[in-house]
Formats: sequence, C-alpha cells, structure tokens
Amino acid sequence: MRRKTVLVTGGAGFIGGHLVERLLQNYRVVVLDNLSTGKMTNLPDHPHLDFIFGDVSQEADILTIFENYQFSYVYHLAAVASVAASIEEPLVTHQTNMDGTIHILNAAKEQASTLQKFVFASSAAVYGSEPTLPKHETSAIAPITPYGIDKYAAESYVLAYSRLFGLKSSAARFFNVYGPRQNPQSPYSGVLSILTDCINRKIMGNEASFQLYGDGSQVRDFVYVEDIVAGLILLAESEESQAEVFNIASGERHSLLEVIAMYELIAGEKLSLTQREERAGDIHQSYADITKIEKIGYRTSHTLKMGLRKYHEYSSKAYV
Ligand code: NAD
Ligand code: UD2
Repeated sequence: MRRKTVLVTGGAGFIGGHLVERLLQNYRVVVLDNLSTGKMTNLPDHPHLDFIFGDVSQEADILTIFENYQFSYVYHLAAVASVAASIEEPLVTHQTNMDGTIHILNAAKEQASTLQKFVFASSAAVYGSEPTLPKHETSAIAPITPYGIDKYAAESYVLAYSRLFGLKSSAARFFNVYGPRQNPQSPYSGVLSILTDCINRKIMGNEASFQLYGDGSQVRDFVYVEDIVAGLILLAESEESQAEVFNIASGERHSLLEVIAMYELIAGEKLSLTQREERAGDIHQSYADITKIEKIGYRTSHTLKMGLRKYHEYSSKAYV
C-alpha cells in the first residue's frame, strides 16, 4: 500500500527527531528544518525520509513544499524553543514562532480537504506563573515571556483556522520534556540534559558540578520524549481531539532534589551541587492535569524512574 505523507517542521530537533523516527514506521516523512538548533544526526538515514533545508518564516520555502507534496498530517514543531533567546531577541523569535506558524497554516488550509490533522507544539509556558495547580487546559493563561506569548497566539491561530477554514487541528502543551539527544549546552537547556551531562562527565573521571538554582524544592512534571511522541500521534489520529488543546505531561510531580536523588541512585554516582540564587522569574511549581488527553486514550508509558533509566543507559553509551 502507498504510504501517506507527513510533514514535520523542526523535525531535525530534539523532539522532532524522535517523532520522525516513530512516524517512519508507517509513513513517508518530509522534514522541513533550518538546522538552527536541529542536527542531521537527529535524523535516521531512511528511504522514506525527505529532508528539506528551509525556513518556516520564509513564505516561498513553505509554498514550494506544499506545491510538491500532498500531506495527510502536518506536525508543526519548528520554533525557537529557548525562552532565554526569546527574551534576548523577541522579534527574531516572533518571526519563527508566530509568522512561521501563520505561513504554515496558510499553506495547510489549501490542503484542508485532504489533510487529516494539523498538530501544533505549544508549551506549558502559556500558563506563566499564575499559581493555581495543577494546570488544566482551562486554567488561567498568563504567559510571562515572548516565547509563551507567541506560543499562546500561535495555538489560538491554529484553532481559529479550524473554525474559519475547516482545517482539522489540535494543539499540545508540552510540560518539561527530557530524553536522549536533548542538547545540554546552554544554561537554559532542560535541567535533565544538564544533570545527565554532569553525571556522565563524573563517570568519565572529570570535574563536574551541578548548579542548583534555589533550594531544589521547585516542582516539575517531567515527561519522557517517547510519551510526547505517543501523545502527538494520538492527537493526529483521534477525531475527538479536533480543534482542541491538550496538556501532554506525565501527571507525576517531583521536586528537583527528589529528581537528583533518583538519578544519582540510577547512575550510581553522587553529584557535587553548587547552590546558586534562585533564577529570576523561575516558576516554583509547574505540573499538569492530564485527564483531558487520558480521556481520548493517552497513557504515559514511562514513570520518571523508567525514563531516567533509559536516558542514562543511552547517554552513558553515547559518552564512551
Ligand atoms: P529544538 O530546538 O531541538 O527543535 C526545534 C527545531 O526547529 C530545530 O530542529 C530547529 O533547527 C528548527 N527551527 C528553528 N527555527 C526554524 C525556522 N525558522 N525554520 C525551520 N526550522 C526551524 O527544540 P525541541 O525541544 O525539540 O522543541 C520542539 C518543539 O516543542 C518546539 O516548538 C518547542 O517550542 C516545543 N516545546 C518543547 C519543550 C521542551 O521541553 N523541549 C517544552 C514545550 C514545548
Ligand atoms: C520550562 C521550559 C521553558 C518554558 C518554561 C515554562 C525546558 C527546558 N524549559 O522551563 O522553555 O516552557 O518551562 O514554564 O523545558 N535548574 C537548575 N540548574 C540548572 C538548570 C535548571 O537548578 O542547571 C532549575 C531551574 O532553575 C528550574 C528547574 O531546574 O527551577 C527546571 O529548569 P528547566 O530550565 O529545565 O525548565 P523550566 O521549567 O524552568
């Protein structure tokens, strides 16, 4: 049978690479990426994968792709994913995170009659620091950074295109994602990628100290990247997800100190911690209610302990 074709923007990124790997089991996949943070090494060499170097903020790049392919699904993940970068360069970020989304939506709506779903990668950042917990999809929206503001505007556009033009769509608000190939290089990289890097450097006999911002009592909902992928595919394939927004998280909550202790036990390595001032604007607690996505069939397959074990196993091999 002929494979259906799927577009993944930002497919060479951390989450995109995992999504593409999974989609290639059933689909022909087209990746659009400008490799600003993504890497070709995040993508497998596969006969059903087409990589297109291009920029979502350039209308011409998008139009060419939609002229050349008829898509069954679009997963729009391309974004400046760093909150810090969005604060330093709000306009440049906006061109990708907002304008880029409108370009993709405009092209996708021309294929609305055959496109089965447009899935957008949004973020828990839309909730900001408003303290009511856990976060439901109906919780107050109070983004506090250009990144969060653009994510909320972009997801609102996606749902509006469903109402206005009949584009079938869903938006997913990811909580703190972790797993293999997450880049630890910036101080604003996901904390578990930084912890993983510290642990592996120590295992290799190098000096490594983890900078703990605040007292470690901050609470997060860490979700393993394969569970994000499963959630995205569920949203694409489910009819009940039409024109709705969903949290994707683990539903577990842990303080940073608990996570560090769990990781040390798994890796068999004690970390040296250097305590620093709490980061300005750091949210003390962030965790999700995932009842809405569970009602359409989502089940987390990884407890934090399982996810950390897998991540450690993968990354300790990658360091050798
Ligand atoms: P990432 O930086 O690894 O992936 C983003 C990808 O988009 C990269 O491959 C990058 O090269 C590409 N890209 C950036 N600007 C582009 C442009 N103008 N044109 C084409 N491609 C472009 O980040 P990630 O963690 O994999 O994030 C994927 C998506 O998930 C993003 O939309 C991000 O905002 C969202 N998200 C991530 C997290 C997380 O914890 N990692 C949490 C919430 C939401
Ligand atoms: C996450 C997202 C961010 C935004 C935000 C919205 C990631 C990587 N970041 O930020 O994009 O959506 O949620 O709420 O998913 N920490 C340390 N030491 C370190 C690094 C971090 O102590 O070296 C602390 C940090 O101060 C924070 C916690 O660990 O309290 C988690 O940090 P993070 O950067 O992984 O994620 P977060 O929740 O701040």
